Amino acid sequence: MPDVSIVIPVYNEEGILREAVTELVDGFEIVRNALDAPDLTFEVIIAENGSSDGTAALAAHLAEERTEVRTFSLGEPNYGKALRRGILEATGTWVICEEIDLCDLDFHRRALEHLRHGDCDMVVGSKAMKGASDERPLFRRAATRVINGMLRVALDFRGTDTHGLKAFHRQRLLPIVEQCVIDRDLFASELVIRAGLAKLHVMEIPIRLHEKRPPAINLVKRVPNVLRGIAKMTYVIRFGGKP
Ligand SMILES: Nc1nc2c(ncn2[C@@H]2O[C@H](COP(=O)(O)OP(=O)(O)O)[C@@H](O)[C@H]2O)c(=O)[nH]1
Ligand SMILES: [Mg+2]
Repeated sequence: MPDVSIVIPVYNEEGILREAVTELVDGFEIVRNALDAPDLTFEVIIAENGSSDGTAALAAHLAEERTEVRTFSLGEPNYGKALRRGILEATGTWVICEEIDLCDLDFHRRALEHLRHGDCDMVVGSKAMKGASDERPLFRRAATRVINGMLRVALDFRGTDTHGLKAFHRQRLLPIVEQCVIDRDLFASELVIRAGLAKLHVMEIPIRLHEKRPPAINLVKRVPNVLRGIAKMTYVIRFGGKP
C-alpha cells in the first residue's frame, strides 16, 4: 500500500496529460526531500470519463510506462463521479485530490506536512483566503466568491474555498465520501462541507493558483448545473432528504 494516493480527474486533456503526469511523478522526489521522508511511496490515479480525444488511451499508456500510475475510464463526462471513484480506488494512507492543470507539488508538501504531523484530518488549498494568489481571469475569481457566498448563506459554510485542491486522511474521510450524493462540479464542495459538519478537523491553507491552460468548459455553461447542485446539496444536507 502506498503512503499517498494522488487522484486526478481528467477530461479531454491529451494536450497536457503526459507532461503534467511526468512532472508530478518525477517531482515527487522534491516532496520526499522536503519532508525528510525518503521512503514515502505514492500512486497516481488518473480518473478519466467521457473524453472524446485521446486522453483515455494516453492515460493507459502512461499507466503502462510508470509503475506509480494507474487509470480507469467511466462513461459520460462527470467530474464528481470520476473523483469519487478515484478516491474509492485509492489505497494510500493519505489522498490528494489534484487537477491536471495545477499539479501543485508545493501544496502536496505543505498538506502532507500537516497530515503527517496530525494537525488535521483534511487540508483544503484555498485560492481565496489571505495569503493566496489567484492568477485566473477576474470573471472566474468572482465566480469562486459568489459560490462561496451562496454556500455560506445556504449551509453556513465558514471556509473560503471548496472547489480546489484537497488532501486528507483516507480512512477518516471514507464514511463522508460515502454520504455524498451530489456529482459533477459540486461533489468536492459537498465533501468539504460534510467533513466540517461531521466535526472533522478541516484546515485551509493558501495556494498560488496558476493554471497550465485555460479551463476547457465555458464557465457560463456550468452555471445552471452549479446552481442546481447548490440547491440539491442544501436540501439533502439541511433536511436529510433524498436527492
Ligand atoms: N473525469 C473528469 N474530469 C474532469 C471533468 N471536467 C473537468 N475535469 C478535470 O478536472 C480538473 C479541473 O478542471 P478545469 O477545466 O480546470 O476546471 P476548474 O476546476 O474550474 O479550473 C482537470 O483535471 C480536468 O481535466 C469531467 O467531466 N470528468
Ligand atoms: Mg482549472
